Amino acid sequence: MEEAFGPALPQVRKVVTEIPGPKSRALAERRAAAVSAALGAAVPIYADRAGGGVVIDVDGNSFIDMAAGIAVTNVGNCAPLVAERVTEQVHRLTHTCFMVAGYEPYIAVCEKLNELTPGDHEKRSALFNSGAEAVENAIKVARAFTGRHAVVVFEHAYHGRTNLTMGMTAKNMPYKESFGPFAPEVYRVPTSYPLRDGLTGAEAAERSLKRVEFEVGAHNVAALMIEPVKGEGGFIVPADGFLPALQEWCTANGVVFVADEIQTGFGRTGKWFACEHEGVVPDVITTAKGIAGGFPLAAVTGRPDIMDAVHVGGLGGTYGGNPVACAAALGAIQTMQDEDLAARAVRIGEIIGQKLADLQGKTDVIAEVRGRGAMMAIEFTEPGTLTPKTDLPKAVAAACAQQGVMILTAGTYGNVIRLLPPLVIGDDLLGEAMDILCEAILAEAG
Ligand code: PLZ
Repeated sequence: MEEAFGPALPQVRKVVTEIPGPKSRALAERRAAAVSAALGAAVPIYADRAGGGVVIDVDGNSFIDMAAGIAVTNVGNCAPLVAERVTEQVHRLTHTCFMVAGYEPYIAVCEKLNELTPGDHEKRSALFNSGAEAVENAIKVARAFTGRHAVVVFEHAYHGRTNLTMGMTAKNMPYKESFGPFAPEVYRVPTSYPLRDGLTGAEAAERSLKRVEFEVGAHNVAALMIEPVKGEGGFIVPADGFLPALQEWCTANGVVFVADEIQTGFGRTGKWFACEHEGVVPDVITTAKGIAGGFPLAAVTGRPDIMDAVHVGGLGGTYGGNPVACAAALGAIQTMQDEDLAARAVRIGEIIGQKLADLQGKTDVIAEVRGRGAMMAIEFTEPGTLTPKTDLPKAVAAACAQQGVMILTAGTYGNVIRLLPPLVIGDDLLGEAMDILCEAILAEAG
């Protein structure tokens, strides 16, 4: 049989061995002897090839991909334009360090970001390697611009695993446990979580901002950072009006409003960026993940007065905005535009929503189905209560993996299943994955 790659891979679910198969088990043994045990794994298989809506493991099992590498391969693995631009670039120029000698693809990515991120105003961007690094740099910029120190973040937030971003992340296990002390001047306030607080957006914003005013002092705050839909925290969509109220308060108080769109960006929620659902225009926005179709690239984009407030040489890094990663980003962004993948995300959300609406009638452990576009989640609680059902999502994900469907969990309480398929997945494959997921939920819910 001729080997196929990328989107040419057969778009089918196929389980041909036990899961994990013999080759994956052999790799697990090598891993145990070579790789730090501190790294977890959502599924016990080892990937060999992927494209479209499938990931094929080393044993030849073909999984339906409902993870997209945690919202990264929105354009699919090995997307043709990404592969093409990367291949061309890798033969032309692989590295100079942008601070040693510049190159065009870096500037082209910044131009694209300035154009595509919310707001018609002039913007400037800087490129980095990872989401956490972008978050760190957004805070550096906001502090330099305001001359203030305090950073406001929210309950259920996830911003990364470096020291500052661990401190900004809400959940202890596994992210923070035993890794302190954390950076000072990070203040956490309640968020809007309609299922659990029953507040309107305006009420939730008032609660959060009063806390900031009394406990921090608005004039001490450099930046307020929020994910417009909380990602790792459980795909929590704030009540209408919450984000606009935060933004207004920031503007009134000279605080830099930073949207962390690292997980929500690049078509995932049905728009280029999730802030657009509420017409919110952030002062600064952090992006990564979906930006480059699987290559390590991240960015900070914002108003020129803010982005240019840092002294020359104040931002940088050896690899940030690597030419090959930039070429990948240009290929990925072109693909999202050509194929209108944001519209595709809306359709994916409809298919998922329909399947889950049917499921909700058949079990009493689902407290809420929520999300935007192709960023959907199910929160599980004990029937008739808000007590998190923490054991269920992991069991369901494991059952799905056995049947060739890759599913991720999430949530501060671990009681959420989240769905993040590549935006190029076909309707039939998506429907099949959802049927298997729904059956697994019914079986595990008992
Ligand atoms: N901000 C909103 O979602 C990364 C984390 C996976 P990096 N989320 C996936 C894990 O367990 O490490 C993320 C995010 C938001 C920041 C980040 C951090 O991005 O590229 O992982 O550093």
